[in-house]
Parts: sequence; C-alpha cells; structure tokens
Amino acid sequence: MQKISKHLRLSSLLVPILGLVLLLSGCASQLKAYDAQQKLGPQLNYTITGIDAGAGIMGNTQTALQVYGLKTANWQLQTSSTAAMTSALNKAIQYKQPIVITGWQPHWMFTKYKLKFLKDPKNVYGKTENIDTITRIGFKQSNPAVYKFLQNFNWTPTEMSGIMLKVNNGIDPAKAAQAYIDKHPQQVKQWLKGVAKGHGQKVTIAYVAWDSEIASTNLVKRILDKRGYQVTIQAMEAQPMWAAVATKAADISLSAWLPNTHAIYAKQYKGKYVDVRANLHGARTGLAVPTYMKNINSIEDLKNK
Ligand code: PBE
Repeated sequence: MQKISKHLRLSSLLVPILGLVLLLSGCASQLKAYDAQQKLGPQLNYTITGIDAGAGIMGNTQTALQVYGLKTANWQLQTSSTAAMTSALNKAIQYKQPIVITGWQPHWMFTKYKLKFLKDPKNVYGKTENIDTITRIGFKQSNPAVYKFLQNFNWTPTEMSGIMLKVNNGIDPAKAAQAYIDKHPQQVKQWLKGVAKGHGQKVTIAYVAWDSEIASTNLVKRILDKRGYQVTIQAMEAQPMWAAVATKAADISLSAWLPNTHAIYAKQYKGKYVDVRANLHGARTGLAVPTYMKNINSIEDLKNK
C-alpha cells in the first residue's frame, strides 16, 4: 500500500516534468513554416543541408558560399549523408518549412518532391554535367571485351530513374537491375555488340553509394556477370573511388561526375586513369529548394531575401 502511494506521488510529479521536457524539445527541433515576408537566413539558421563530405557538390557549395558572399553573411554548409538530407527534406516539405539542400539530377528527390534548382549566375556548379566511365590505365589491354562494353554503355536520366525509383521503394538493386534488363533486351543487345563472352575473368568496379551509381553499377555488374565475367562491386567514398582507379586497385568506375562536380579529383589523378566516355548526359548539380519558397529563385536570393 505504502509502496503504491509513493509510486503515485512520484509519477504525479514526473508526468508534468516529462511533458514540459517533451514540449521544450519539440519546440527546439520544430522550425516554423516558411514565411516569404521574413528574411530567409534566420528562418533556417543560415544553414544549407548537405550530404557526405567527399561529394563534389560539397566542395562546390563551399566555393558558392565564398563567391556569393554567403560565408561572410553567416551561411554554413552542414555535412551529413544523402539519406539524412532527403529525410530532412521530407520533413521540411511535410510542414512547409524553409530548407536549402545540395540537390542533383538524376535523383528521385526531383520526382518525389516539387523542387527547383536555384539560379547560379556565377556558374559555380557548371552548365553541363555528364557521368563518365573511367578505367585504370592498362585495363583496355588486359580486358578488351569488357572495355568494348564500356565504350558501348550509355543511357538516359529517364532510363536510370527507373532503377532508382525501384531501389528507393525498397527493391534490391540487383533485382531492379535484372528487371531493367528484362524490359530493355534490345538496348542490352546493343551494349553487348562486339563484346566477347568471358570465362570468369575478374573485374572490379568501384562506386559511391549515391542512388544514381547504385543503379548504373548494379546494372553493369549484372550484364557482365551474365556475359561470363566475375564482377565485384566495391562501395566507397568519392576520393577513395578515384584513388582506387588511379592506383589500379579497381578496374572501373561508372561514377565520375564531370566536367565540374569531380573536377578536383580529375585534376588530382590526371594521367592516372582513362576517361572512356560519358555513360549519361544531362546530369545537373546545384542548390535546390521546395517550390513553395516562392521568393527564393537564385543563390543570390539567399543573401538578399
Ligand atoms: N552527387 C551525386 C555526387 C555525384 C553523384 C552529385 C551527390 C557528388 O556531388 O559528387
């Protein structure tokens, strides 16, 4: 009996305290909805929501902070991961809150959400962007058949998006790749034109686990495995990916965003890799915001509006 009343007294005290704590922490993490009448910076703590540190878009955004005078205006770039960024984006959109992200295409974020790229009058992010296939020096000589496949392999952002959306919906990347192959027999045949069958030769492809590269790398692995090669795919950060090809630790990467996004790595490893071709045209990177942020249309607006 005594025990129970003691317990009751304690809980009657604890409940309001707990409630207060929850209320306070709720307020702190909950930004207000975007207000077009107010200056933007203070509404989101002058923060751009970024992704993994090694991504080229992060370096370019640091440059943008300088070039547009945002750094001196207190703006900062938050490092996280693609998953954390898209989840912050999802939450912001749910409550119509302000958010500025490092955005790129092809990616399902532009399919799933109404986003717009901010104009980049100082051209920090570059106008055209491709995803290139690169190999280690000497790969063409040691595996001319697979090299031939790489010379053939290219697709469009729309085609790539098919796999990306499936993977985003929880389908295993290898399964999504197989579904793509089943649906596009003619295209796969074209890619395999002049590509001799393998007999178990080992091939390694280095990639970064960005959605676009999960799609391309799994697709190519699947096609080459079926052609008789033994493909290992290795996920790593952007810089190690370039280094792997440059030091011949990996044979191939399908993840070189050029000429802008990975310019720093291309320069660093100049002469130590072979740029086979663009496997995809029409990629794009930049800063992006939800379309309900009507006043914000250019990177310059971050400072001025
Ligand atoms: N991305 C997606 C990468 C390339 C692929 C734009 C985040 C980057 O910034 O390096």
